Amino acid sequence: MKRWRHLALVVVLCAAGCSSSNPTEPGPGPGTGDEHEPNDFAAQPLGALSSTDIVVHGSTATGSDVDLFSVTAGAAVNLFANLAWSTSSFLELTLSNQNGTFVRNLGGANPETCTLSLPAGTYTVRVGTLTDGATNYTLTLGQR
Ligand SMILES: [Ca+2]
Repeated sequence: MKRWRHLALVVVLCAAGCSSSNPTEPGPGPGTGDEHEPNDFAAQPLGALSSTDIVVHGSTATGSDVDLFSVTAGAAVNLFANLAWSTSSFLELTLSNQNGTFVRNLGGANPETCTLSLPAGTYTVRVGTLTDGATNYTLTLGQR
């Protein structure tokens, strides 16, 4: 159900004038794949955490680009997050819970890695950049 609400929001945003070249494309769905714009306001759903890591290849296009992803933990979990990139840019990784409360905010090191003991729920992972330039990154999410 939640997924459809996200999709409805994306459709509404696109109808309101977002600049995606293919606004009706619903995205690649759960699992391993590519980051899919628009994801600056509505998180791209990556599905449920499992024993297989979710690996996303994405890019921060400019200093104002933000990439949001959501993952679901069906039970209490040790959530592992890793953000790696290959340039001298300064990327940041933020995790928040479904209430919008920051759980963790990382910045500086490359790769940025954390493992957090969290209750069941849906978590939003935000990838941002403090460098005004395109940077490719790899985001890995899993349970440990
Ligand atoms: Ca984005």
